[in-house]
Amino acid sequence: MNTTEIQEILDSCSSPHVDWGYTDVTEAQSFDHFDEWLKLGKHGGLKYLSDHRKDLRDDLSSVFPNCQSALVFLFSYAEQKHISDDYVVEKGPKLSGYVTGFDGKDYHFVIGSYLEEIAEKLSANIAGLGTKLTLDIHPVLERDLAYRAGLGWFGKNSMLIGKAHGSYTLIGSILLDQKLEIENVPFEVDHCGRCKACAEACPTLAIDPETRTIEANKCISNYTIETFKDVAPLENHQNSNGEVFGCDICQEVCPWNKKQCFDIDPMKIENFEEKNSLIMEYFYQGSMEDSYLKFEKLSNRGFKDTFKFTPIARTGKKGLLKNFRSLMSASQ
Ligand code: B12
Repeated sequence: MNTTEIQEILDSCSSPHVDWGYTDVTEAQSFDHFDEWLKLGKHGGLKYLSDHRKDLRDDLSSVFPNCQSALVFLFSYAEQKHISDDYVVEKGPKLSGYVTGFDGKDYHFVIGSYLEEIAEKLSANIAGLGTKLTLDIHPVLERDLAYRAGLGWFGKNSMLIGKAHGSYTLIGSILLDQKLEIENVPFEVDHCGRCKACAEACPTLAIDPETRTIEANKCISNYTIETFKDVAPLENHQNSNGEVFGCDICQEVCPWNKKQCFDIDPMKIENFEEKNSLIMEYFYQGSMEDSYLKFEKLSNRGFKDTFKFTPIARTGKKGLLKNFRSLMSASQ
């Protein structure tokens, strides 16, 4: 199946991906880079990166035997991110852009179902095709995979950045057990140049622009999404802009993500407030303290039931309150 035929199948699907690419290079290009990063302990508490699953990231065939190629998709939340930022109350809580990027829903469900639809149509059109979806969960270096599919370069903040879509994108892929009649495109070259805006803006100095990696234990995103226990506040977290769930600071300053790069039209995102009503109610209606009190009033079960389909569910009530406290104690 060639590019035109694949494009026809994609056009018949409901997926809103902004770009896609193909690669038959199953081997990660930056595994050594990743390994070196682990050896230096830069992954901090993210043990799932360094345990028995580490070596599986070297080649796609480790997660999908007989993998021959992959189709890689970029899903953008750039517009929603820019709209969402306008609702942030001054000195109030701030959220990472992907939270409101997919109608307030957990992107794993949303993107996962688009990928499933595409995979089903591919299988219906290509005899004997086997597929496997990857989206965060499997031990795959997904930025590397997107790089191999020609969708961007590794920024100094380690984000996969594309010229047309910046880095407010999520990567979802379909691994295939056959090759398609599509030429590999050349890998994208670096377009960061001398810019180090991301590393300079990071309030916790988590970014090493030389190796284009981050130190996970210093990263606000890691602290606010992946660290659930009531640990001591992240050093310099108070210098943030009130990030209580995830962090986009290193992306906000990136020239490739500036508003003018995108054709922002709030009307294009229909019913933004309605779709994100929970986020509006709990995060965008008052001060940090107001928001904190709203969450404190919820029982653990109440929190789970209310936020179960949203990205916020990840931290649980306890983890989220820890993030608020970390910022509130710092501002006193
Ligand atoms: C663990 C993880 C995290 C950790 C660690 C992040 C990190 N930078 O390592 C934490 C919790 C901090 C995190 C945060 C975020 N994450 Co995250 N995360 C992951 C996960 C599960 C694994 C990443 C990983 O393996 N890290 C290890 C490092 C060493 O690898 P890497 O980040 O891929 O970096 C590569 C480049 O640095 C490259 N490289 C650098 N220089 C050079 C030079 C050359 C020549 C070459 C070849 C390669 C190269 O080599 C590295 C290894 O491949 C992936 C999903 C996946 N399965 O891949 C999502 C993923 C990377 N995260 C994603 C997102 C959206 C985020 C956040 C923006 C969320 C938020 N708003 O809070 C932040 C961004 C923070 C940041 N600046 O990275 C997206 C990134 C999409 C994109 N456009 O890049 C991914 C791909 C999820 C997805 N399916 O879309 N994340």
